[in-house]
Amino acid sequence: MSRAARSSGLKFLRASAAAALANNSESSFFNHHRHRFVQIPRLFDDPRGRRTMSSEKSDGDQKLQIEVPVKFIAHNIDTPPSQIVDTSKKEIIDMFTQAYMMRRLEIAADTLYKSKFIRGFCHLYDGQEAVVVGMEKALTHEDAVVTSYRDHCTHLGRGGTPLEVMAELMGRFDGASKGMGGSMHMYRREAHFFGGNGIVGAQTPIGAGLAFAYKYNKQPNVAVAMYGDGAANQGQLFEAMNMAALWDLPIIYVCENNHYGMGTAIERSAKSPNYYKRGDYVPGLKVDGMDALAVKQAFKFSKEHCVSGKGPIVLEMDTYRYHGHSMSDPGSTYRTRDEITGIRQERDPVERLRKLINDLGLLEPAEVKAIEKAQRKIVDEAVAAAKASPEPTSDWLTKNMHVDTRNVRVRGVDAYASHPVV
Ligand SMILES: Cc1ncc(C[n+]2csc(CCOP(=O)(O)OP(=O)(O)O)c2C)c(N)n1
Ligand SMILES: [Mg+2]
Repeated sequence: MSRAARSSGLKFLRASAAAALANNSESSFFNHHRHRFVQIPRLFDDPRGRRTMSSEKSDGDQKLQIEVPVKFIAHNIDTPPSQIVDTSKKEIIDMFTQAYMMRRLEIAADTLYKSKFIRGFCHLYDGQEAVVVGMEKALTHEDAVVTSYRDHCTHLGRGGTPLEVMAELMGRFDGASKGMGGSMHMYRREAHFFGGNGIVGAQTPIGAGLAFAYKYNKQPNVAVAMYGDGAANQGQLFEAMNMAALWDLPIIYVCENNHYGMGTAIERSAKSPNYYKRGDYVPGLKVDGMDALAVKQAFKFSKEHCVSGKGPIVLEMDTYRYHGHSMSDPGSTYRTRDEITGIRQERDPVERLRKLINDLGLLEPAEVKAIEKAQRKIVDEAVAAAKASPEPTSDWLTKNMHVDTRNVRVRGVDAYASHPVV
């Protein structure tokens, strides 16, 4: 790198893993969970000095470019997104902070469930945090999101508070749905988050409807419908995708492939577990869903694709859930402990962000510890406030169940009007 470039603060940070690229194959999960996240030295320190990039932002943030190690695999896409992701010091720290908080919140939910503060259904998201964290770095809250029952962290990603999640889990009035929905029913209308859905796959046609509204209103936004690998076998997904493709709807279908639907491994439930190809005529991308930066890049690419009028796209997020399917599943009868431990050691999304911060020297270790402490405090306070929150009163039981249709005319007729019999 030239002296001039160096003096103007140009920095190119390249965190790459040639080994991971070599290991990557489209079918094998275990090939790339072995990958090592190798940092190649900062180029201004690198005697080869091949590339220059970027500069200090006016707000003092440090612009960075990071090469993500696992290759995007494309289906029906001529030019897949670049492996080199534009980011910044602030963004990486922010992603780590959010992912760490999500992890703590899910661990707290596990404890509260076991001590019976939380009852009923409860599906935890730990292991999958990078999907939501990376996604939100490429979207705005004007874009719509709809997901499955595994929705606690999606709510946080949409700007919801830990108290809204915790109180909802405990059936308290400060919850996202006033304590009347529970774990599967987070909802945040003001951030265009259309919820948690308990019926497997139900969110996929809802997503098409949301995308239809954007297209109809000529709004330059995108709808995101997230579903699991199990849900990927649902008929309604194909019906919705067909319509979305016919009408070029701006929708990103996100298959969160955590490799199991309840206790069934993908190889046993899907003839083709290449979910990014399952849209057939719909373009698709396979993404390392444990790498928040890769996720952000894929969403940025997809949003541009959809908003430019090219229609839907499928993103397969290769990810993993650490907990069982729900709290009634210990999660250890259909997979080995070694498998879970291996993923934690090699691919954990929170640890990868921490490692990035450490390797690039973005923060001192004590500063990272301070972030963790602050996030733990936020979660602890949310738990205490949720416990102190009242249960909804009985007059809320029927609220939001029925719309008062008096004086609403359907096809010119008021359903409540009496008509003479002729
Ligand atoms: C229509 C329907 N069928 C079955 C169920 C029961 N069920 C709940 S979750 C689930 C597995 C879904 O797995 P996946 O789509 O991979 O999502 P994950 O739980 O892994 O996030 C099943 C069969 C349901 N809720 N709805
Ligand atoms: Mg699954």
